[in-house]
Amino acid sequence: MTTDKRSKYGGPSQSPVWWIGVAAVSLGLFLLIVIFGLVIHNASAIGHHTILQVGLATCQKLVHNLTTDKDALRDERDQIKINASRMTNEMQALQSNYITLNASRNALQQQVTKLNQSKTGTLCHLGWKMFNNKCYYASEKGVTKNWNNSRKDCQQRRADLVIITTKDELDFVTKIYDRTWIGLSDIQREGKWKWVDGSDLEGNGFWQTGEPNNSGDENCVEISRRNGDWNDAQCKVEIPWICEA
Ligand code: MMA
Ligand code: CA
Repeated sequence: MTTDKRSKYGGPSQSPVWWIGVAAVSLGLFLLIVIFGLVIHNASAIGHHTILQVGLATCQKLVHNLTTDKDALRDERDQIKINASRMTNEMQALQSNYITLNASRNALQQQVTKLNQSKTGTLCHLGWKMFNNKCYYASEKGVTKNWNNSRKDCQQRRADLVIITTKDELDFVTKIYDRTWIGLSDIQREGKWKWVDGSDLEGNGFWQTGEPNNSGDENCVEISRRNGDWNDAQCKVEIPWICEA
């Protein structure tokens, strides 16, 4: 008796063993694919996890750094506030100092003005006379000098021969001496009357009638015995003199 598997199961297309084999292989393949997929998926998940961990660590570090920076900035801000308040106080103190100093400066300025006034008002050297805040020295009685030596004497006294600019001043001088040298001459140029400080004679002056006449080369000016007005006289004449400082 022969056994025909084909006939028993009705040929290859109808064999359950073959189908089971195919199914088993397919299942195996399917499982392989699934496992492979899971492995891949896991691997990529692990990869993602690592990236996320790194990212998290970076973020944590960033947060830490930012927190540190924020703290540092807060400290700096607090310090600036303290400084600003201290500077405001200092500025107020300086302003108040300035006001005080300004006041004392003004007070000192007033004192200086007063001292200057009292100096010109009272302080002429001993033996000198004061008139309108200026000091005058009259040569000793009985002593006479020519114009040049009179002037030298005045200069040694840190003064010069008197310059007369007003009738008041002329009257003051003539009350001291009715004859005296004054600081006017035309020594440099005939007819050009100059005061000892280099200034020109302004206006008409206080000449006696008929003077200046340059009678016999007269280049120096005296207050004359005649009427207290001016006369040009020879510079070599020796008479008293008056200095002005
Ligand atoms: C004097 C002398 C002159 C003056 C005349 C005026 C004689 O000379 O003082 O300077 O001009 O008198 O008469
Ligand atoms: Ca004269």
